[in-house]
Formats: sequence, C-alpha cells, structure tokens
Amino acid sequence: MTIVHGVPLSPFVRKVILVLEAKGVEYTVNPVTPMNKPEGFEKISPLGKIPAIEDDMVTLADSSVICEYLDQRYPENSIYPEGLVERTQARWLEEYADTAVIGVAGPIFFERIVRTKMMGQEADEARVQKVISEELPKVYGYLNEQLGDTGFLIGDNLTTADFAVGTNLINAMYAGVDVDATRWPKLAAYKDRLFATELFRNRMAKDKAMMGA
Ligand SMILES: N[C@@H](CCC(=O)N[C@@H](CS)C(=O)NCC(=O)O)C(=O)O
Repeated sequence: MTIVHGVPLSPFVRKVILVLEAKGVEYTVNPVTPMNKPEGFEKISPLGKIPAIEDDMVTLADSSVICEYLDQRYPENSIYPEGLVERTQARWLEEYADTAVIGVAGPIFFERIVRTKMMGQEADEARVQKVISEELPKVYGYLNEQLGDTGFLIGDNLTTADFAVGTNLINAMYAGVDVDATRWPKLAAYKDRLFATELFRNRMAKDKAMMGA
C-alpha cells in the first residue's frame, strides 16, 4: 500500500492524492504537516517538505516527481497527453501552478485558514488584499489565456496541469477567493467544469469532512 506523507489540504499533497485516486491506487495518509514533522523525516523527504510517498519500490519526495513515477508505474488513465507539444505544455502548466498559482493561493490560504483555524492567530488581511489586487490578476489572467471554451487545460482529458492548477483553485476558494467570471470568464467556466468532475467533487467532499464543514 502506498503511504502518502502530508496533509491533503496542502496543494502539493492534494495533487498527488488526486493522481492516486484518478488511477485507483490504494493509499494511506500519514498526516505530516510542515509544523509537526516527525524526527528523521528528512530520510523520507530530504528537503523536509510534504508530500513524500513510500511504497514497495520507492521512497520519493516532490509532487511532480511523485506524479511522474505514479504515471509510469500505473499507466492507465495517463496524466500526460500523448503528443510531444501537448505533453510539454502540460508539464509547463504544472510548473506554472507549482510556482505562480501557489504563489497567490498559498498566502491567501495560509492567512485565512492555516493562521486563523489552525494556529489560533489573526489573519494578516492586508497581506491577503495585496496578493488579491496586485499578484492574482496576472496569474489568473495568464491561466484564462491558456483556456478554450470546452475541455480542460490541455484537451478533453484531465492532465497533470489540471491537478496542479485545480488543487490551488480549491484552496483559494476555501479561503473565500473564487474566480471572478467577469474578469476571467474562461478560467471561471473551466473551474466549474473541473470541480464538477467526480474526482474533484469526491476530493472536496473529503476535505470538507476533514475541516468539519
Ligand atoms: N516542490 C515541492 C514543494 C512542496 C512544498 O513546498 N510543500 C510545503 C507545504 S504546501 C512544505 O512542505 N513546506 C514546508 C517547508 O518548506 O519546510 C513539491 O512539489 O512537492
């Protein structure tokens, strides 16, 4: 059985869990957070970050590396498109999500959810507003430009790009920041299509149960 070290509310951990669930791979979660790393965690995750996984073949860290391993080990429902250009574009958008989309969703989620609900502190709302007004428009604008009127980020099947972008859109939404359909109509419609898939619906239901919502 695959062990996922990390909490599913972390966007990187959720990305890996979505891939496991898309492929029907059984897993258990060891709920390590950045604040409660067990001693010796660096042996599993040398950079000390979540997620990391362990199974009968590997101990691996980094969500993108883990997703690539999972896809090669469990090739059914591949998370990478077939064509070279499409595949490369999916990997690029995954990287964009893991750097830029987390760069806006991360601080918003941290301030409004982690800091208030998990650390018992006040949110730095000025920081949130600055991210929303100065940084988010560029990122959501870029995503909006990548999208068509149907399907997902690359074609009609879910790819690694959708898992990486979607997991961040989920956290922004949990923190009260939805996609403004008047400014980014394609992104808003895409988010609705993505969140309506059985995979995303089930995952968000599990998040809600965990958050006691
Ligand atoms: N590139 C890594 C990033 C993972 C990451 O930054 N995880 C955060 C939690 S969302 C973390 O563990 N932060 C703790 C730390 O940096 O010490 C991945 O894709 O897995």
